[in-house]
Formats: sequence, structure tokens, C-alpha cells
Amino acid sequence: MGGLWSYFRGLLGAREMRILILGLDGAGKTTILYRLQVGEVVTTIPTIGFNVEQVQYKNLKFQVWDLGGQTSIRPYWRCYYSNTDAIIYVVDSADKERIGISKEELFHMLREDELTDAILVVLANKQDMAGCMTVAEVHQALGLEALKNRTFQIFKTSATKGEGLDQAMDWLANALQNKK
Ligand code: G3D
Ligand code: MG
Repeated sequence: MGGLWSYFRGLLGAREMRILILGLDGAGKTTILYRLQVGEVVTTIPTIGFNVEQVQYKNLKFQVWDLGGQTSIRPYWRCYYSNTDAIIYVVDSADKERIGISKEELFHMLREDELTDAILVVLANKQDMAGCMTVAEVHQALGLEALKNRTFQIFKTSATKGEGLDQAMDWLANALQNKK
């Protein structure tokens, strides 16, 4: 890594850009946030009871929380959806048991009006794990062929090994640039 800010350079100084990193717990979101080496990660726990990790570099803001689990807090996620430019959706490619839940959460979220124009990057993470789903299998299991009118791309990554993140961020920075 290290190339992140050279990719995003063209976006710096423009209006604030908000990027959400979402997915089920254990998918690798926090690991990815730290891998991006954006700056100091600040964790806030709103009274409603879910952790939001946040990192800001100039006008770029990354926010992370876990989807799934309690449905009672779901409505509060909405508070964070407005003005979202991109969603980085992280999937544990080795977790075949919960890929169905991950799919449901993804599509549930994409139905939010506030996220209609958000660019989507899916990371098929944990590609280093033996027996994990391939990127094509993750694509299929998530039903991504159903996506319409969405700027989107899927990448294979290993957050712990730091593989694949550069390509994904490179693509995202370009997509954001074109959207601007
Ligand atoms: P989350 O923030 O989405 O809940 P975390 O997920 O980033 O906390 O990661 C959950 C666990 O998965 C961590 O292990 C982390 O090291 C591991 N992990 C994340 N990405 C990868 C990856 O690409 N490959 C492998 N093999 N493991 C990964 P621990 O043991 O700390 O719970
Ligand atoms: Mg986490």
C-alpha cells in the first residue's frame, strides 16, 4: 500500500467525499481501514449502540460499521447514509454459511434512496484462506448480476496480506473522479 493518496489526489480539496465500509462482522472491515493508513481511526459509539469507526483525511471521510445482527438498530444506520459517495462492501469469502445473509444485507442497504447514486466496490476478502470462494463464486452468491444502474466493481483481496486493495482503491478513485 502507500499509493492510496496518489490515487485520491485528484479528489482532494473538492467537496467532502464520504465512503462507507460495510459488511458483516468479521469480514475484515477494520483490518482494511487500518491497511489504508489514512490517519487516526476514531471509534464512536452513538447511544443507539453500534460502533462507528471513522477516519478522515482532508475532505475524504471513511466510516465503518457492522451490518447484520439486531434489526432494531437498523433505522439508525440511515443517519449515516446521506451524501455517501461510495460503499466498499466487504465479504468474507471463506464464510459460505453467511454469504446469504451478506447478500440480503447488501441488497437491503442498496434499496435506500440515499444510496441510489453511491458507487459500489465489493471486496471478496480473505482470498488467502484455503477453500474460500473465488471472486466469481462470491459474485454469483451475492447475486450481483441483478445490479442495475449502479457503477460497481468486484475485487479479490486479502486484507491481512495487503493484496488487492491497491487495485480496488485505484478503480474507486477513478470512478469517483468521473462522477465528480
Ligand atoms: P470486521 O471489522 O469486518 O468485523 P476484522 O473484521 O477486520 O476485525 O477482521 C476479523 C478477523 O478476520 C480478524 O482476525 C482479521 O485479522 C481477519 N482477517 C481480516 N482480513 C483477512 C484476510 O484477508 N485474510 C485472513 N486470513 N484473515 C483476515 P482475528 O483473529 O483478529 O479475529
Ligand atoms: Mg470491525
